[in-house]
Amino acid sequence: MAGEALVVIDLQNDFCPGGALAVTGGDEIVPLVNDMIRNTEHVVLTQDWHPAGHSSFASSHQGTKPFEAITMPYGEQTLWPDHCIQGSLGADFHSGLAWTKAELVVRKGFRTAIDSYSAFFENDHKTPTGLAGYLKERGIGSIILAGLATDFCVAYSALDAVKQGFETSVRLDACRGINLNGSVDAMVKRMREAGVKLV
Ligand code: VGL
Ligand code: ZN
Repeated sequence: MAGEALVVIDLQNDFCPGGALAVTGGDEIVPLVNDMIRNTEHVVLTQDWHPAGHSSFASSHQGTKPFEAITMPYGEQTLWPDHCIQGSLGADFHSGLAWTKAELVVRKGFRTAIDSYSAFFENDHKTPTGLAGYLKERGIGSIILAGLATDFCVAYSALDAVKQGFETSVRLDACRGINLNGSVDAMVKRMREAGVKLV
C-alpha cells in the first residue's frame, strides 16, 4: 500500500492571533495538529516565505489596501498586509507546533513577482514547488492536509493534490480560514466538488 503523509500548511506566527495576517483561532488548531503529527508516518510542513517588498503585499502597490484584488500577469491576486518575511519571527512556526518530526519543509512565495498559495504550484498554476515529485518518488500516494488558511493555502494545496493524483483529505477541524467575502464556504464547495475528502 502506498504511504501516507500529513502536510501541515503555514502554521506560522503571522497567521496566528497577534501576527501580521492573523487568522481567527489560528493558534487553536496547534494541539490537534500535534496529535496528527504523532499519528502519521510522514510529515511535511509548508512555510510561507516572502522576501521584503513581495508583490503580494499591498505595500508594494501604490494606492492599494490589504485585501483588495489586483490583476497580475498570471491572473487575479489578493493583496495582503506584509507577512511571513524571510527570517522574521512572524515567519517562524508557531512555538507550540511539534515540528521536529517533519521530514521536509517546503518554502513557498519566495519569488518576488509571484505568490504561491498551493504547496504544489505557484499562483500561475504552472511553476511547481517540487512537492509532487518528492512525494511520488517516496511512494506516498495519499495526503492529509491541516493548517492555515482553509480558504487559501490549504484549499489550493488540496485542489492541486487531487489534480496531481493524490488521494487527498482535509481535516477541517484542524484548519482555520481568513474568509474574505464568503471564501471559506466557496472553497469548501470547490474542494468537495473536486473530490477532496473533507473530514
Ligand atoms: C496565505 C495569504 C497569503 C495562507 C499565505 O497561508 O493561506 N494566505 N499568504
Ligand atoms: Zn503569503
